[in-house]
Amino acid sequence: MSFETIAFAVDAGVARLTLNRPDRLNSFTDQMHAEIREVLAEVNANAAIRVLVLTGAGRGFCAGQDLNDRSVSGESTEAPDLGASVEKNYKPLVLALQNLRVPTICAVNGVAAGAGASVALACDVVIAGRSASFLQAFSKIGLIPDTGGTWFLPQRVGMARAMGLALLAEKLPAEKAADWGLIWQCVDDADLASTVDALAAQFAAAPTRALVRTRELMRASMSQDLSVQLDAERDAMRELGRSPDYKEGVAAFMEKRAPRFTGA
Ligand code: T3D
Repeated sequence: MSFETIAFAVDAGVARLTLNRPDRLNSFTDQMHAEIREVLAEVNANAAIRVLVLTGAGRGFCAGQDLNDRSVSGESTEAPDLGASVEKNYKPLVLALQNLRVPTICAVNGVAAGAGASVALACDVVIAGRSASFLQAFSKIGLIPDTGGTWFLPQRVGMARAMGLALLAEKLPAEKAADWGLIWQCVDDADLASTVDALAAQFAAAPTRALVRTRELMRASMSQDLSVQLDAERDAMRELGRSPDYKEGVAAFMEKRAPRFTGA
């Protein structure tokens, strides 16, 4: 697979997708969306992949939509149809990340703005370098936080903070984002790569199905009452109790050794 706007590599069960337009702070173009779709399809198809790491090249993570690229949503002489852009590119991207067959880690190496911030939040675990920041840039250009922003923000940080972030469009430093519960962790910039590598290796050796079912159940809990949630947990436990990884996990515990999970 060869790409112009992203880089993609797989090693030891870890797939790495790097947004690679550093001179434009890795902002999204129609082509970049198409290349990401190809990669996410490969992640779903390749059973050897056990975790996806998403990051950006250069000093930024992603500055959202490339405001120069209107190829998806109308000629430059007419008002673009941003709804068409969302429908074609951003909605499928968020849903693909949320429904990926493997857990996802976002390594936020710099500013994450607009849809770039939302895409980071669509990943299961978000780890940011201390110099990184999250910017709901939308209100500055007359838009709303899309790509799931209006869904992720209030759920993670509560309505007051979500509203402030969206309406004021001020940069939220990574450390505060972690304190507020927007992301999992903020680490020193020099430690970002090693921290993410260690977690990716951990996930690559983990019982993948259990991690993904956990993600699904956590998300479902946002819209279900306890009784329905308990039924969903029962069904997942029934499924996982029959999985080879559960058998291996219990055997490893009994034999006082490290488990060798296959993801099955
Ligand atoms: O299709 C649709 O439109 C629907 C979907 C929309 C979703 C969205 O994401 S809308 C929001 C779009 N994003 C933004 O509004 C953010 C715009 N960027 C910024 O506000 C700032 O660049 C940052 C706060 C992210 C970073 O600031 P700073 O000072 O660190 O960097 P910079 O100098 O502004 O940017 C560096 C270069 O990247 C610069 O180019 P230059 O001057 O060196 O030639 C800048 O123009 C370019 N760049 C940054 N963001 C974008 C961009 N070019 C195109 N599109 C961008 N979004």
